[in-house]
Amino acid sequence: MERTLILVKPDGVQRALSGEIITRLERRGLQIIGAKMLKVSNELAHQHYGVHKDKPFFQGLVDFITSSPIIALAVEGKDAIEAARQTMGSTNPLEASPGTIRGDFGLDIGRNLVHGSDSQENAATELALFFDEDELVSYPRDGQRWITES
Ligand code: DAT
Ligand code: MG
Repeated sequence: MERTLILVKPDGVQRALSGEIITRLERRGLQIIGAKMLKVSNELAHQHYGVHKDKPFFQGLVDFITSSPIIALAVEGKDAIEAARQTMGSTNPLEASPGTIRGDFGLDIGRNLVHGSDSQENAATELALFFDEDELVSYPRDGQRWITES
């Protein structure tokens, strides 16, 4: 089992797409093991997007993620990182396939609705930024054997 950090970004919350986004991840077979709504501080935004600090779009990214509340989700499942990113679609919604969250609901790379960690290392770092260990609740699901073989 793998864990990943998903954020419903400010545009997803403001456009009332939080439920839709969570539903798509749940329907994929992924399991929510932590959830919270929060307003991202400037400091947290800099920590979370630190890898992009030298990119021309960095300030816009920080301004956007701090502009309105988000929903942070800790998500667990088999190959959760890759599965979640597939369900999200490509970074630029115009390049994202129809049927993905970004491909179905987005038009602009700066308003792409959702974040998902891109590696095991980044998932661990990002989960620790948004959740204390005791805020993550691991629990068996009765239907799990109908989602994964092992
Ligand atoms: P992803 O969110 O798919 O992991 P990323 O980590 O490369 O993509 O970039 C983080 C966010 O930064 C992305 O969701 C939207 C924004 N972004 C990326 N490339 C951009 C660009 N060329 N212009 C404007 N915003 C960009
Ligand atoms: Mg990324």
